[in-house]
Amino acid sequence: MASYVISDIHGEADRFDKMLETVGFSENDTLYILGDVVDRGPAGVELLERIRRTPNMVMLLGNHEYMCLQCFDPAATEKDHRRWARNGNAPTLAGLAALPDGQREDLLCFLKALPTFLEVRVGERDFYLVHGFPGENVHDRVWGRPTLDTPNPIPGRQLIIGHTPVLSLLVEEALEDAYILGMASRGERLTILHAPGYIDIDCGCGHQLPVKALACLRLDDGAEFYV
Ligand SMILES: [Mn+2]
Repeated sequence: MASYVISDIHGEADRFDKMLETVGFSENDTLYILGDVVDRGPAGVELLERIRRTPNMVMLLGNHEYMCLQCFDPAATEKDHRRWARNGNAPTLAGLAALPDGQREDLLCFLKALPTFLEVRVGERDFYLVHGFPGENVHDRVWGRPTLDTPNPIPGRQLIIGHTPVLSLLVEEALEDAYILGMASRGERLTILHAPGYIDIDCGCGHQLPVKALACLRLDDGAEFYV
């Protein structure tokens, strides 16, 4: 009966399956998924369908699902469509188009109903889970990003986030390529970042990045898993 957290799968169903296998995920466990299941990688819609039908997988809204909902809203603007397209929506659009109409509607309803943060207690510890960062409204919670030293705004709860690739917190953008090369040459991969105010578990899954990983944190004991 363990609780696991992952985030930012971005259509990489192979890594997702390998992670479930790695942790030995069973129907007695709970998996919290901090959003951004879709876009970039090929199998986001297929993953959403599986998550939707699995009662012990609990998903939060990410900014990519938020962009998807905006674009399926009749009030969507050209700007909304352009932004989602810039963010790798092609496999998601194709996946949604391949669904029967009713099933697509059900999936969009599922996304609309997703929470944007969750407070959970595991053992003696309280956690606050959110895709981007705690904020006043949905937009801020799915798009927000901390800096490395941003304090925890939720007193008494361990804050766990996705969305901001750990690489971007570790190194300035101009130095990223050299940093990645160095890591790759040492056979290293990105790992979960334990900042003073939060834990960031987005290790770059879905990006074109030789040192990326899908990370998973077990809340019961802090064990970390990577595939
Ligand atoms: Mn995101």
